Amino acid sequence: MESTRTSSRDLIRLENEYGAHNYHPLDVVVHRAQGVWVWDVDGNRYLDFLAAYSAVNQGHAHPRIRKAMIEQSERVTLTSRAFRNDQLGPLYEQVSKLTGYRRMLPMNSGAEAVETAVKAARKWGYKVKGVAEGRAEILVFSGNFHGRTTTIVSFSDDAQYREGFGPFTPGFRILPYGNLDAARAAMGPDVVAILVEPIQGESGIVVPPAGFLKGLERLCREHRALLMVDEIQSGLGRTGRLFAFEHEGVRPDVVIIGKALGGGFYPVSAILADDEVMSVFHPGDHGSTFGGNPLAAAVAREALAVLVEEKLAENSDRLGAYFLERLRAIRSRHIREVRGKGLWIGLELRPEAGGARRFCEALMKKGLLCKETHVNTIRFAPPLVITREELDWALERVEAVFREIE
Ligand code: IF1
Repeated sequence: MESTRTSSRDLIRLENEYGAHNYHPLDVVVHRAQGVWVWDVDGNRYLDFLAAYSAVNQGHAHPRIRKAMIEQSERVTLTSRAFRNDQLGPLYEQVSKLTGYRRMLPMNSGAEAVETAVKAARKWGYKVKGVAEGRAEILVFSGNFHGRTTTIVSFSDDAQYREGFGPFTPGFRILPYGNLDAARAAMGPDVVAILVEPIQGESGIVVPPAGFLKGLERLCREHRALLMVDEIQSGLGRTGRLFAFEHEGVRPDVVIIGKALGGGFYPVSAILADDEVMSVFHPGDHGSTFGGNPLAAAVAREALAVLVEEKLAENSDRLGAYFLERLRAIRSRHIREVRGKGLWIGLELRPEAGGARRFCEALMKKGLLCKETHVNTIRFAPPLVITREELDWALERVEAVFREIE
């Protein structure tokens, strides 16, 4: 099959010719990947420093997850939820024991899980809190990224995500991220939930002031609202803990997970909650053809087992601290700030640096795949299976790029 492998130029042309132009990827055409490494169609090797936005925390093609996927695919892949399957119950139990949440509701993409949380909060608001029909309000934050459905872009404050896609879903209020006073002022009887990223990814690995999440939790308790944390990108080991909210010692009412839950093999997402919230869902209220299918469940079971047994959160914690320190030691007039938690680090350039894109392209030429976010931030987020030696290999290249781009 490989004997007439098409050149990357031709493959890029095909994408440009026949695909929707809703992305602007780096021009590396990946052909295969293993662990932290990917190879392009021309045989060049790169270290993956994006990890599919944390969807491959366990590394590419993890042998254990691949085995689980292949074995499950040889038995049964899809039943629909009209019938039961023998993988879903064990997944529920495993997730509950791992996280301490009583129940799980599985979906596929992250956006669907966020939609699920929004529906849960609204229904909880009407049925449990007693909010008048149609009045439920959910508080969100400036710079948020929770997905791209029409409802979710309704509460984005990024013009590009919204422009041309209205009319929008009402019932959301955007507050300044990190500002507890603004959140306190916005609380009221119709507020059913606060939806928040513990660290904002798309916004540029923005770490809020210490105590922010804790303060939001307190406000939610005082005003009887749900604290809903989007851990789709920040969760499952990325920041050095299973969940990023653990850094603040809070216990959210709803936890939204996705990405690495599928181990890089399969889209799997979910919300986690206890009975008070989850019991608002009755048969027929919500669901998805693929949510909780046996292939997804088998993959997620193994993806979580790998995360725990290989101590990937611990590795992220340890190597992340080391990496942050080494990055902060780089002397360059272009660097404005280096910030992050665990192996999730944003390097923000000064506005005069000419944008992060050219740095990402220079890094790519040296064998390091990174992606800019917004204009001026380079994000570093390798698979959590990375070793110290591999990280040093990457650091040499980052240092070289900042030496060369003076
Ligand atoms: C793309 C961004 C990252 C997320 C959080 C929900 C979702 C995401 C915190 C939705 C998705 C993605 C989507 C991906 C790029 C990526 C991204 F730049 F767009 F914002 F990672 F920073 N909550 N994040 O980060 O999950 O429905 O995509 O499964 O290409 O849009 P999804």
